[in-house]
Amino acid sequence: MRRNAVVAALLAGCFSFVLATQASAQDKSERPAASPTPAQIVALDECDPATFNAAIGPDFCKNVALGFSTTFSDLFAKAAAGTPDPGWDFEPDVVHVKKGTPLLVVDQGGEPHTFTEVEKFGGGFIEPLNAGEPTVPECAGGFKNVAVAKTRILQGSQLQVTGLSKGEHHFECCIHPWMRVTVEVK
Ligand SMILES: [Cu+2]
Repeated sequence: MRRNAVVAALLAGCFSFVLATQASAQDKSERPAASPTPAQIVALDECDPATFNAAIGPDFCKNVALGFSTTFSDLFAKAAAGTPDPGWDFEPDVVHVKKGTPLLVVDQGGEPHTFTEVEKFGGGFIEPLNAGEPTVPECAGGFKNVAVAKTRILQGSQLQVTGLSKGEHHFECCIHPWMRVTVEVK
């Protein structure tokens, strides 16, 4: 009898602990967002390490190529033909966020990219990759331009963008200018 009472008390204790834990977990999810969860954007590419590193330098491309990679010369040939390689891509292409939500851009490709806000989409700073489109002013100067260098994302790293105003924003890669994202801030 007494033992049952002890067991019941222990069980009741556990139960209320579980309830309390659940309540605090719920609190967290319903609390007004002091620091909202960032909206994730991924940068992808399929650079071929052998040809990219031969052309640019060792360790430039660190892609885990599983038979789907694009050679350095093919990337330029496809861009020049106006059919840029779809393996070089930001995902998703369109992002809807509430004002105050940061963007978190992660480079899961094999080489560096930039995530640069532009007034209007257009060419980047490597003219042969632009398919005839002029370089947009925000990309001009390449990495010699500090404003561009600050938007660089190295392979395996991430960049956070905060403080976006309400309205439509355009971001592109200043190296591979067909990598584009439209962000709608409400
Ligand atoms: Cu890029």
